[in-house]
Amino acid sequence: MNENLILKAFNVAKERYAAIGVNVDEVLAKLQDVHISLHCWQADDVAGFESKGSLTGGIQATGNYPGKARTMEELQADVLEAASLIPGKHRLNLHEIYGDFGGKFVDRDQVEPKHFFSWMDWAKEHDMKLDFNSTSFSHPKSGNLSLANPDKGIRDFWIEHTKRCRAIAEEMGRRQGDPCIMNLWIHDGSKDITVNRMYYRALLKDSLDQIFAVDYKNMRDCIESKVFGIGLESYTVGSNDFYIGYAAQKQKIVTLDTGHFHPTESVADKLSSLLLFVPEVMLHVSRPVRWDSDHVTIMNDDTMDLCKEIVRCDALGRVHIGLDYFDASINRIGAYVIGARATQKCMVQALLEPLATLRKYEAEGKFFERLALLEECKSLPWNAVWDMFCLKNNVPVGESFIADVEKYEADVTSKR
Ligand code: RNT
Ligand code: ZN
Repeated sequence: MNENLILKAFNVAKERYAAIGVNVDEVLAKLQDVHISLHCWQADDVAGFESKGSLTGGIQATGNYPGKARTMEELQADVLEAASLIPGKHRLNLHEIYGDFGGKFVDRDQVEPKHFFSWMDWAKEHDMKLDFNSTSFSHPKSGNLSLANPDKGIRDFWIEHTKRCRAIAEEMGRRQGDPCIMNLWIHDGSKDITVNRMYYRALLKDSLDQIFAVDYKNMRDCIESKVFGIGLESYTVGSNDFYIGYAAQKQKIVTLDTGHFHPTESVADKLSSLLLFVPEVMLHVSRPVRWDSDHVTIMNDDTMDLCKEIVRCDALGRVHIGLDYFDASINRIGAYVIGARATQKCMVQALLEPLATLRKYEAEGKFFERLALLEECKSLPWNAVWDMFCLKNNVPVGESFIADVEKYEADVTSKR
């Protein structure tokens, strides 16, 4: 890409934005500070390194594109390749089943920080901070109920697992000098009409109380709801209401997965309510197509609205942004790059909004003016600012990353 052309376009954009009161250099600095948590599970269709069993728990990766990561080394290489094509510094979000188990079977109630020491060393070497997730799915004891299971043995097993995961997250956070955000999502639910709905929820509440009994300094808990899972369509124990109530009462972080709500519900609109009652929000930015299908995130209205709301709520410091999708039908490294860059493209447009003027119009009841300016913003040269951001961060500008992904495929993933 011709550097001069990018600079020229950027300077024109800078003037256009200055005319509406937006300082583009400040926007670039803010964007630099947005660190996306890349989900390790896009690289291998949520398989992990624990066993060769299939994916369960109401989630499904569809497609069989060749070249998925089969080992920790392959996954690390893929993540680094993806990160080299995404501008800025980003985090890596690990699930428990991605531990370094040294070829042995380590059951979920036996997992320890030592199983993640090599990840921590690797992350440090690559200046990448880690986030973490407990894993309730793809295990013989998963069934339909884990933390909400009336069988004490099974429930205790998952309580122990989740406690241990918090200890691992604490160690990650301590070593990296930055809180490790640990997400708790469980698949618990049932396929058909359920008559003891409150009972399972009471069990889950009690499990969470036990799990969160220890206070940690270097990790933070977030809890993720869902509307339904495949095969568990009629009832989800950890519903939105359940976790919002719990998080508000116990001051936990709420995770909003953009695929976990009714199709016409605006996830963006939830931020300004939640942030009045819970300390922080974690996002799983995804793309549901008709259901929680976990398609690759793109620059669409949903993602755009979400980013705009973060900025409009002045909440960049209180919202953690992670990705959560797993498309097994296309090049998986490309999937990371598309989703992360799309999220950043939405964020740059959010940051470029002439908010002071828009707010003034609103306060004065000038609603035609507000709508007109919002519409005009859509066609301002935000892409020149985005290109400049890529250039400054030494990553491919525009579509030129396609060739890089293809080259990595030819040299590496196609040989797997
Ligand atoms: C599932 C949840 C959850 C998972 C990951 C793998 O519906 O979105 O976040 O995608 O834990
Ligand atoms: Zn999610």
